[in-house]
Amino acid sequence: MAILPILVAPDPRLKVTAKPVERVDDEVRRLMDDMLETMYAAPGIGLAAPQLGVARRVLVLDVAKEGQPKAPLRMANPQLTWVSDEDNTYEEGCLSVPEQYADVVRPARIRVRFLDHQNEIRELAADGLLATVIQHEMDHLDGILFIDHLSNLKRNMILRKLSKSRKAPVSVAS
Ligand code: GNR
Ligand code: NI
Repeated sequence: MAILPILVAPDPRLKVTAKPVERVDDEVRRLMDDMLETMYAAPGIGLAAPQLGVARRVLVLDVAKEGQPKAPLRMANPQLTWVSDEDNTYEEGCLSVPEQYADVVRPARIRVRFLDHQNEIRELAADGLLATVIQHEMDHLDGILFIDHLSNLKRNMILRKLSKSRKAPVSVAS
């Protein structure tokens, strides 16, 4: 397994529509494992392949609380088969938009169909944080970041802060 570098906005590779995998073979399984290792190291609770510059419809997540056993999920070609009318608001963050957080509104409950790491079709019902993170990761597969759900004003404020924090030298006391 390997820890890979995570792309940061406004990298154009975060804006592409990722292609479905034909099947979950050894190569896709290795990608999923590298993604999990990279996600745990970050640390984060989800990661999508485009965040590593890989334009494939693959994502991983683990929303287990600290101190709980690991609960990794690996998904290829995920599709929402149902979303609730009811919405939920979560304060979201993103490893590709480091240290920036904002409220995002999404369906509160979903059903998602995907290929698991054995290339088996599975369907999962999710609510709460899990439903939010699945939708956040699925957005990445279509080149959408959580800041794209905000007003232009809020998105531009975050992008300006990001570019400042990237360029600013570390200040030290002299
Ligand atoms: O680590 C992450 N935390 C998080 C918190 C609230 C809503 C979504 C997320 S996903 C994020 C990791 C990430 O950027 N995945 O793409
Ligand atoms: Ni993200």
